[in-house]
Amino acid sequence: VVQAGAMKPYELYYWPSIQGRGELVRLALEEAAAPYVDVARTPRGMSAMMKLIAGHGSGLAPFAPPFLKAGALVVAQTANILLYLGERHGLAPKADAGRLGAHQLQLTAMDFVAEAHDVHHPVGAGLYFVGERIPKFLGYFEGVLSKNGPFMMGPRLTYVDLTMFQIVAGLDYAFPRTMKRMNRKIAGLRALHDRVKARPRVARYLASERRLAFNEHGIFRHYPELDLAR
Ligand SMILES: N[C@@H](CCC(=O)N[C@@H](CS)C(=O)NCC(=O)O)C(=O)O
Repeated sequence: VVQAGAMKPYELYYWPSIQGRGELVRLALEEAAAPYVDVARTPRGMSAMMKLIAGHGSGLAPFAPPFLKAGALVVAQTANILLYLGERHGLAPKADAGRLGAHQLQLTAMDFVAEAHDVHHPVGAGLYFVGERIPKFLGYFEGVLSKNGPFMMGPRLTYVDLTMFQIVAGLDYAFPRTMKRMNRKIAGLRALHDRVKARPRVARYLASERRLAFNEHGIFRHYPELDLAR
């Protein structure tokens, strides 16, 4: 546990006028009596936040607030921030089973928060996903890859690359016209997808009966009417 008086204040970055997901981090910081600055609520704080999101030069710039700066470290994703703070401030069990158990509950709580958020945006969700969210997320991942390459986390394959393969493959299946249009903007992800697909173990798996075909019951479903027009 870090002594409150002895440390440089954390910097919390979150939208200044809502509780939102940032509140889950504020609650942990407050309970830990950890000194912190709520940066976006200070003068010029918003532009500092937007600069970190734009992430010039960083292969791990946050996709979205909240994120926490602790010295040189920038940690994003609410559950990830809490994993970090929990460990440092005695707000989580120490042994693997409990530590990962708390993280598991937190990730589930974050899924639930996302669903609560979706209640406000039920109209035109398909169009919004194709027109705004696919370009924003893939653009973000493409940026990470171009900075960190050849793999998402640098020189070696990690599970993140396997997930990127599946996301590109799934989007190709579900939104072929959108993905065709995105092709030039995601050249790096496309190449990563192809390299992962060609890895001997992955290729063998994909060719086997162990690999289920995409279908209309999974995450990625092909509904042509939700895809961009031809
Ligand atoms: N899974 C992320 C979600 C982050 C997120 O969606 N943040 C919102 C505010 S609560 C945001 O600003 N999103 C911008 C965007 O998704 O484009 C987390 O738990 O931190």
